[in-house]
Amino acid sequence: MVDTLVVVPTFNERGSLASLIGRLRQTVTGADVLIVDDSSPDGTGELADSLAAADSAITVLHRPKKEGLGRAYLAGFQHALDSGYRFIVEIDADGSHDPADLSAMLVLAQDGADLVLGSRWIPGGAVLNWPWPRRMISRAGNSYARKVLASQIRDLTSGFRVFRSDALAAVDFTSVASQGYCFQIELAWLFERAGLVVTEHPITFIERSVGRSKMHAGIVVEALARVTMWGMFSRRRKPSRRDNGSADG
Ligand SMILES: Nc1nc2c(ncn2[C@@H]2O[C@H](COP(=O)(O)OP(=O)(O)O)[C@@H](O)[C@H]2O)c(=O)[nH]1
Ligand SMILES: [Mg+2]
Repeated sequence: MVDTLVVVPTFNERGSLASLIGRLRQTVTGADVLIVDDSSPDGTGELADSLAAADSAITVLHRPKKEGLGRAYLAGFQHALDSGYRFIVEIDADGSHDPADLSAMLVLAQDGADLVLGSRWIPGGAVLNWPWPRRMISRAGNSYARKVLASQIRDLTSGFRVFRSDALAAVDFTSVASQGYCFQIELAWLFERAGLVVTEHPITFIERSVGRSKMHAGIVVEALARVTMWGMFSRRRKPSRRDNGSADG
């Protein structure tokens, strides 16, 4: 019985998807794959269908319109839980995350971590080929969120993750409202506050060489606004919340 589902969100990833799926299927042989495509105008959905037709481990979830990374992942998680998978993986379609890192990350989840984060900002982690403004946004954004949310996690925005399904089902993940990449912060912080075990594993993130990033100013503004609001709200309501030491950041 296959117990792992790798969820791959796509929007206009026609140039990258086949190569990522090929690497994934070679390195993580015992996992199924769910591609969640938001009706990409470049034909990524059709390409995903042809990959699925050739490989019974691959399924495609077509969504009618682009609603952001968060919404795509929530739909993928629901599918994974409904289908009974024990582990759920998040990975980008553009090749920035190396599927070869997954075996170590899955072992950490099998050994009891509720959430394993592929982390760029811990010793051993790295980012290659990012221009300095992008590096600065990630570093400053992570430091700000960490401080404001009193989080122990070093890479709150990482999009390379393994979840234990029972932990995901135990937190109310459907309450996660962020649409863009802030979704990653909100979900990790939800795990941390619930006292679940969050472990960071060092990864090297390599910026895409094909296609374009979907990052835009609105995504940064959403994250800044939400993190600031959560920080103010949680500080007023639960002043000693951070003393449970749930994450090993
Ligand atoms: N389904 C879906 N996938 C998305 C959306 N926005 C981004 N993605 C996917 O999320 C992953 C990360 O996006 P990317 O643009 O590479 O972000 P970056 O690495 O932070 O620059 C890629 O696989 C994208 O195709 C969206 O609105 N819907
Ligand atoms: Mg990318």
